[in-house]
Parts: sequence; C-alpha cells; structure tokens
Amino acid sequence: MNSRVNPMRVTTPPDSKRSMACLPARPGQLAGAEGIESELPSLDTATIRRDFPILQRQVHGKPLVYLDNAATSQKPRRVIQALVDYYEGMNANIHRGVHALAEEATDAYEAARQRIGRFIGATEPAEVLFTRNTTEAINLVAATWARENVRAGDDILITAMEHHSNIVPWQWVAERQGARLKYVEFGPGGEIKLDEVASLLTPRTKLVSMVHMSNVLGTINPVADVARLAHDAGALMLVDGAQSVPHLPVNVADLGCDFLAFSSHKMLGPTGVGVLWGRRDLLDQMPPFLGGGEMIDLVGRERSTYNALPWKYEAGTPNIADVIAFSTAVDYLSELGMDRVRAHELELVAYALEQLGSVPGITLYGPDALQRRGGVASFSIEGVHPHDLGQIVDYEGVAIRVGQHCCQPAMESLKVGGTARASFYVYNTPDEVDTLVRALLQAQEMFS
Ligand code: C6P
Repeated sequence: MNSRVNPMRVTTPPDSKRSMACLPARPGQLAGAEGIESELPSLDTATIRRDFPILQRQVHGKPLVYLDNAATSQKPRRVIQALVDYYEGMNANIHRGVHALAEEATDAYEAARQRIGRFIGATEPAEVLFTRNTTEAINLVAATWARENVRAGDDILITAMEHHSNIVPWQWVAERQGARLKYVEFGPGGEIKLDEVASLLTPRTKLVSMVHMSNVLGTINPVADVARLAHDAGALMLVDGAQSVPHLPVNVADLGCDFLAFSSHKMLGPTGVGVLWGRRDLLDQMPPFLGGGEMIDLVGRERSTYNALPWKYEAGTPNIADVIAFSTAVDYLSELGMDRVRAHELELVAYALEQLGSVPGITLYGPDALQRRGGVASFSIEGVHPHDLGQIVDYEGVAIRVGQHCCQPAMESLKVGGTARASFYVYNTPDEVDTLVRALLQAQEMFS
C-alpha cells in the first residue's frame, strides 16, 4: 500500500505537499490496493446513479455528493415505487383477512421474507424475524434469549468498537442479571486480535456479540473465527451486521453465527425495517419479545400460548409496505451482485485513503489492510473540529457524518472527541472523493 495512504493511524505533517492528482478508476483493478485484483466487471455507476432520484438534487447550489451511507443509504426509484404500488394497489392488513387484498398483501409480505432470507443464506424463511431496525433486533435477543440464559456471574463479551445498540442492551442484561460485560480492545490499527478474544472467553461466557464491520473504523472483524472460538467455549455468537450485510456478501452458514442483526435503511431499503436472523432451535426455545395480536396461538383469561415461528416474534400489525419495499432493495443489490458491490467499495476506499492521505495534518483511522476494511474512511484534521469540517464540506454539497457515530467507547479508545467520516456505496465515484478532498482543503485553509 502506498505509504502516504494511512495505514492505520498516520498523521500527515501539516506542511506536507498537497496532491490532488485524480487517479482514473481502473475497471477491475483496485487503486492503491496492491495485491487485491478484482476479476469482476466494475459497477456501472453512471447507470446506477440514474436510478436514484435524490442524486439529481443540489445542495447549497452544488450537486449533492452523498457520502453518509453508513448512516443511511439513498433509495432507488424501484424501492420508492414499491411503496407507492403497495399503498395504491394492495394495502390491507396481513395474516387476518380472507379478502383478496389481504391475501395479496400477506403473500407479498411472506415472499419478501423468503427473498431476504435467501439473500443472507437462511435455511428457511421462519428464521427471519422482522424488527424495526438493527437496534431492535439486538434488543430482542437481550430481552428474550439473555433473560432466560444469562445468570449471575456469567459473562457477555463485546468489543470496544461496538455501536451503542450493541452495548446498552448488554449493560442492562449485566445489571439486571448480575452478569459481567467484558470488552475486547482494538489495537492502534483498529483491529481486534483473535488470541485476545480467546483469552477473554471462559466457561462463564454465554454470548459474544460483535460488529461485523465497524461504522467508525471500517474494520471487518473475523466474525467466523470468533464464532468458532465462542462455540468452543460454549458461548453463542451474535453478529451486528448493520454495516456488513449492505456492503459484503454475507451468508449466515459461512459466518457460523447464532444471530445476525441488520437494517433495511442502510441497504437501499426504507427506514423502519430490520431483521433478526436466528437459528431455528434457539428461536423456538426463546420466550416471545412483545405480547399482543399475531404472536399468539390461544389466549385464555390467565395464560396464552404462542404462534409458530416467525410470527411468535412479530406482535401487532407489522411494517408491511416497508418490508415489501425492502425485498425490492435486496433484489436490486442481488442484481448488482454483492461481490461487485464489495469490489466497487474497495476500489473507492483505496482511492479515498490515498487522496485523503495527501491532506496536510490528516489522521486516518482504521486497518491498514484493505481486505480487512469496508467502504468507510474516518479521519480528523489537525486544528479543525470535526463539526466545522462537516459544515464546511456541506457548503460544497458534500454530506459526511461527524461526531462520535454512536460509538463513545471507540472514541475513548481512539482518544478523540469525534471524527469526520465518509462512507461509500454503489453510486459513489472517484470524482466525488475528489470533491470531498477539495472541500477539506478549503476547510483547512479557512482554519489555518
Ligand atoms: N449506525 C451510523 O451513522 P439502526 O439505527 O438500528 O438501524 O442501526 C444501529 C447500528 C448498529 N450497528 C452498527 C454497526 C451501526 O453502524 C448502526 C447504525 C449509523 O454509523 C447511525 S448511528
């Protein structure tokens, strides 16, 4: 890798020479990623961009450069249309009615479950539970499985790079049930070490809950290896796939995990839908999450019995339209091919790291090896507060995220108050990286 591109955490001296050279995107070859050659045909970003109406708009009189995909992605016309089609042509409550609309809506909702299950390699649709988002999916496991299976003196193991949604529910379990919450720290390169994970596992460890791809560092954690270690120790493995399922080919059988959580809105789908995938035997044994309609079999005056999977975990009227539109998003991604999505982002992040590395005073965070990082570039620039960076680049039409990214323990480990973060997706281009770098240089000039 080019030495100007931050390997892990390299600060370019403020007086270093600025370089704005724009490397042409080379189809099939990953700029700045020596040793990573993609055989795959590149994504046709010009065609893809035409599918996303919002990318036509201007911000402060400049073309929108949307680099906040880790927060939420934009939506292709097809997904937006799926919502309109549902409400214009099919709207009815599901699993309840015998009329035609109710049956059509029920079929579309259950077909969506099948398609989404296939996308992550689920063996059966019943293992796919719809929630509101990743956060709710993790909370579901904490409120059901953990309530029954974690006892005083047990351990739950997470990492210091987790999102708050994979910390707070476990803090509650620990507090409520007298368990201990342990952290695997990450090194200066933003990576965790397997031997450190192994050293923290004990016969009292009941669960390892780990982010697959960090939203701050971009690190892709070796979750399949961690799952093996966890299972050897008698623990279960939950994978927070909020950032990986949208950007990498993810197959639950390959990961060998017990639970996987992810969100529709980060993968071209609507907000308000998430998934908890779980192993059938576990889901069968766990108590329900919320009580109400749909999740029951028989309701007596004193007690109730519960519905079969997956409906046991889907109390009340679900988010029908958004689930259906989510499956349209999954179809769109499948047609692009997740291998190609990954290759595209690798190419972009390699280029971005190289170009950002030329900004004087910049510190880039995350792993050196591109194979172990996703399409996220977090950075700080000496002398400029991340919020100022965010505002100044916004004037140039560039949307990035700044702050703590809902990962305060990670900020503590990095010893920073916050970072700026550019995150990429299928419609982003090297030209947009150049616009970001130009805007950052302007910001820096204003503050120097
Ligand atoms: N991260 C970001 O800008 P929800 O909000 O439930 O859809 O996703 C929560 C979540 C869980 N895990 C990871 C790794 C995440 O990145 C996120 C969401 C966004 O980084 C919003 S804070």
